[in-house]
Amino acid sequence: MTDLILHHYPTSPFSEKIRLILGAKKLPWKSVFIPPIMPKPNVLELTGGYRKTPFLQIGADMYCDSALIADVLEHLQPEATLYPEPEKGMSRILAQWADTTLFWAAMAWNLQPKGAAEVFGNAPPEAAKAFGEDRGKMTAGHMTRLRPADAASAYKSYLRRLSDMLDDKPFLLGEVPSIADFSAYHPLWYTRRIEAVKGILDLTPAVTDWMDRMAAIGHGAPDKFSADEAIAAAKAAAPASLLTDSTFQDDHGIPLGSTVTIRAESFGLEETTGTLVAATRTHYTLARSSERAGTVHVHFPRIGYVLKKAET
Ligand SMILES: N[C@@H](CCC(=O)N[C@@H](CS)C(=O)NCC(=O)O)C(=O)O
Repeated sequence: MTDLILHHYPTSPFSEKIRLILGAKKLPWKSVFIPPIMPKPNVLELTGGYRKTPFLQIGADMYCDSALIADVLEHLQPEATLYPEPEKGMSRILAQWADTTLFWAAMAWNLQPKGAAEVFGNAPPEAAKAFGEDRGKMTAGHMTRLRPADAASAYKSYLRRLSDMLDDKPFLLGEVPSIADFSAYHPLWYTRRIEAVKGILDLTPAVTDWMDRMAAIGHGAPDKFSADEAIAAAKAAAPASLLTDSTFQDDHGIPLGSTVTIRAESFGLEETTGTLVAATRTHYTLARSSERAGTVHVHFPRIGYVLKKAET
């Protein structure tokens, strides 16, 4: 099997979701650390514009968004499944809630002034400023962050609901972890890393016990890899998607072969431009080329992404 190369950084919650899935599925992987803020020239060399964290590279294929990455990992190693029956639909819907509503409530709580002061405590003041400006640009014009008090109210309620679900079972939907657990865990994992704000979790001990079970899954044993090695690996490979659905589903009136742009619906609207080579029920694939990376295919899930014909 071609190497799985995860582009991520240690403090990224969505990356923690994928690191744990790699651990749960006992898949070997290579770890490339990417910068948490722009500029990210090596990332853009591979994705053509998408700058969010994490993305998964397999040879000349780049899989963007943790929801799509989870599907790819499920395909590579179906055991233990992330989508157990009969709760398959439920697990995906719960995961989507956790990756959006729960995530943003948790992050507004986590990065309230005393949380941010701790996170950036050892960094020079310019680092905190640069981070704030970068994230400000990612949300500008289309998102409002909850204020800490409102975030506290929502986050406490969500934690109680998760706690209710864990009353009579070790994981959110049963005896084994599903995608819902991996998605609900990562925003709380970030909270738990910050002394100044982690006390909110103590109100729901069933949740912290479940977090201990999730943490025990571990990340497996990644090998360090450099961005240059990753770009060379892309150049040496030909695109070979692992996404098995290929039937064309045209919801936009855009034929395959068109030059298109794809961007996230919210938070980080950087576009990737390329030739549309697949648009299936679940995902889009763009082909693009650069001198250093050669021809790559960049894959996005349909949900949460905006497809447009490129302006010519
Ligand atoms: N829907 C995306 C969200 C990813 C996301 O928002 N990641 C955060 C870090 S955890 C991010 O990209 N922050 C800006 C950055 O890293 O450049 C996914 O599921 O992968």
